[in-house]
Amino acid sequence: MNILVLHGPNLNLLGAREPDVYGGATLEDINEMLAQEAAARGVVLRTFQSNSEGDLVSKIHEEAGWADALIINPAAYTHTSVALRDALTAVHVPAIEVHLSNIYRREAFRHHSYIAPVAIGQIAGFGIESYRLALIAATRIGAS
Ligand code: DHK
Repeated sequence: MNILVLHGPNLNLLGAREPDVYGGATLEDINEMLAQEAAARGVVLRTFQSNSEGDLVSKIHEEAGWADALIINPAAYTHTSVALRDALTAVHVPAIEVHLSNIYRREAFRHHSYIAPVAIGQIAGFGIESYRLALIAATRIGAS
């Protein structure tokens, strides 16, 4: 199974960025944890981070033929991006939306996700564990 993990804007700053909200793990820590989890499950993983909406859209297009499932933390684009939502709809690759923080306990503008209606499901609020749970969920898509 091939899984593409997409990290949206400002997630390259994890570790230093609002650690009280996002935790102390860096993006490298998250990718390393995912790589270990993937290897243990025989899953092939690719990860990509961008601060640009267009680059994330293009990556979804490029990897649609390769990826069996997508894990995406759209970060701020969660709440703004019709383009990312349309890209996910266009490629028909099952997607899991991930957030480190519980977006529903935060500002009202974070309560709406453009991505959730086109995702299989959403995992939010468990810090780095959100990603681990998403990887497990991705490997189970189609199993139930
Ligand atoms: C990350 C961000 O950068 C925010 O813009 C989202 C998300 C929440 C997270 O919790 O991973 O609102």
